[in-house]
Amino acid sequence: MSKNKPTFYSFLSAIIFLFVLPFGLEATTFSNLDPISIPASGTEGIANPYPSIINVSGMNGAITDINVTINGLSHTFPDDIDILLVGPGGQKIILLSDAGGPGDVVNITMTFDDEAASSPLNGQFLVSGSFTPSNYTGNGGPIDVFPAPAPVGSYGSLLSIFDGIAPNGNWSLFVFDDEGQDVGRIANGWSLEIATAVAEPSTFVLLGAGLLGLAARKRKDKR
Ligand SMILES: [Ca+2]
Ligand SMILES: [Ca+2]
Ligand SMILES: [Ca+2]
Ligand SMILES: [Ca+2]
Repeated sequence: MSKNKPTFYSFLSAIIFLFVLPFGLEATTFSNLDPISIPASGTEGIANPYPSIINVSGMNGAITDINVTINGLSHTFPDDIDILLVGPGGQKIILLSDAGGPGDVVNITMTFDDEAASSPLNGQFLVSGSFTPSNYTGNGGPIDVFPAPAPVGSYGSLLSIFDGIAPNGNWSLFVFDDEGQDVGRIANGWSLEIATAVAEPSTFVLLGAGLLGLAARKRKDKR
């Protein structure tokens, strides 16, 4: 009996290997580094560009996780900023709205990630780091309005709204400054970190063959 063990374990490891393979993860970061002015002109209104677009192409499988980074955000009253992300399938979520306070922020980098440990604070300074998407209530009330061509609400609150969709296509970032006086910019654009799971049917065939081989081996051992 003991001399069969290595064979059994080698079958087992082959099966584990085959289980890992078919769900290979791809993770790729796409960026649009062009600056975004907040707002486009004056002190209130849509940003320029509106939207800022990232075209995602060449990815396989469906999204399992997506994180978004805003690179180099400055604003003299960050509470003015509302940011909406729209995916290629039309899913839409508010990444950041009416957060922070009156304190200036200079060149911070914020990553939005459902799995982050904290949300950006309201009424206090915004800082660099990873945060959950967060939508606070501003002076204009609980409903944030993004002018066309942004889609009308309602808007989601978690990036997991994109899970399960194909990532290829245009992703649009609509930035809006909802109050007069103060202005800002995103100096280095934004990035999308996209992970997908790729199922490979041919590997399932190999897995089936491995299982049949194991069953045959076990029958042989019993004799
Ligand atoms: Ca995440
Ligand atoms: Ca809001
Ligand atoms: Ca708002
Ligand atoms: Ca403003």
